[in-house]
Amino acid sequence: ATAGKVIKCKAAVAWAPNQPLCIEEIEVAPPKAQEIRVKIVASGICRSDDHAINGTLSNVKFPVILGHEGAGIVESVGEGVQHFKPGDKVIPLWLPQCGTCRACLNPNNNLCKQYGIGKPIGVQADGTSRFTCKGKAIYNFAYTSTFSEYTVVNEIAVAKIHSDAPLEKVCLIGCGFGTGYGSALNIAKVEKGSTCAVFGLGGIGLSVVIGCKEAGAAKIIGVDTNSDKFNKAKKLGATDCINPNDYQKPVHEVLTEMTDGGLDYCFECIGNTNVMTSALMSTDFGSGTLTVVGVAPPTAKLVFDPMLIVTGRSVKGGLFGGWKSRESIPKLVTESMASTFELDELITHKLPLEKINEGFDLLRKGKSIRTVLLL
Ligand code: CND
Ligand code: ZN
Repeated sequence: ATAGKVIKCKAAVAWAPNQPLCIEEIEVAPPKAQEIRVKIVASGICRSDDHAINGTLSNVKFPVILGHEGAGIVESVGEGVQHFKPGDKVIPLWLPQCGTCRACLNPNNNLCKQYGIGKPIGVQADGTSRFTCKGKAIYNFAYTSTFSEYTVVNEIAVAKIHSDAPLEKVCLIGCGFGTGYGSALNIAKVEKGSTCAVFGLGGIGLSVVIGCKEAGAAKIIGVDTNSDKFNKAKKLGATDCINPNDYQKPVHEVLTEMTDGGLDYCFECIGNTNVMTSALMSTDFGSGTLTVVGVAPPTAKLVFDPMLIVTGRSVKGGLFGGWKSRESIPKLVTESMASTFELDELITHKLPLEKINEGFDLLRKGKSIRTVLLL
């Protein structure tokens, strides 16, 4: 009954950087050609949303509706959309998969050329927004804007998932879980029997831990300055946890001693360039790999002694765990339903959309892993 009409609904609007989000009534226009309007049912809060608020992510236009880790149900589809229909369960994708560009055709590249870099920011493919509030156009974030009861996404940025999928859990696959788990399996390609260290035990880092365990790592060391994160990390597969503040010597020396000369795989899941360097120094001299997952501020520079890599170490990174989004996310959802991995453990809080600022406070104070907003 709503197809083709403007929908009035609630959304959390960020009117300007560094301010609390405001719950507003907004208007969501019907989807245009190749677009899909989705009723969002659940959305996690990821540190990248906070980065968007505080300027660490620089390519964000305000006013904006944030949120990129959601799941929902198709409400209506625009002209020419073939593979989706109202009622389908979906995960909106902040990293699209058009399926035809050079990256999509390359098995080792998941950064679809339709991804934001160099494109107009915060709007649909035709350059306009589907959101308005108080007569003003509101930008989208990461093409997903899941902090809204309804959002409009391009069909190349939506994964159709299992019709029985529990949306309030599988939403995490849309960013945190998918990113961390894939960083271990697809980017680092952790091997059975290897040693791993994960720096930063938030939603991303803990999902890396789950991936390392899945890959059969012999040792998984969690590193965090907040020791409150250790219980959960151990529950999910960390064999040891260390707090750098508990030691006099630099953490790379501690880790090198713990692993007979350095780790096979280190992951930086914070976005701190000093930690990236010490994670690199913690890897094995001749063959260790650092995988950078955390997003650092726009002016940050990673500077290190090139001897660190001349000897054989590598530095890698990747977005969204290296997954080719549209084809991989439905498979991960189905796997999660067979309890291959414990998504539940990542969810520490559930809140209504109205309490979104409380959810951000929990994240900033280090009290939550993932807060899932129920819309
Ligand atoms: P969250 O804030 O939940 O976790 C970060 C963790 O790091 C916390 O447990 C902190 O206590 C810990 N920490 C902070 N400083 C230090 C330090 N100096 N040494 C050790 N531990 C520290 O964040 P999240 O897990 O949601 O996200 C982590 C990063 O990943 C963040 O930068 C986010 O923007 C980025 C990210 C990347 C991608 C991708 O595709 N590459 C996707 N989503 C998010
Ligand atoms: Zn994210």
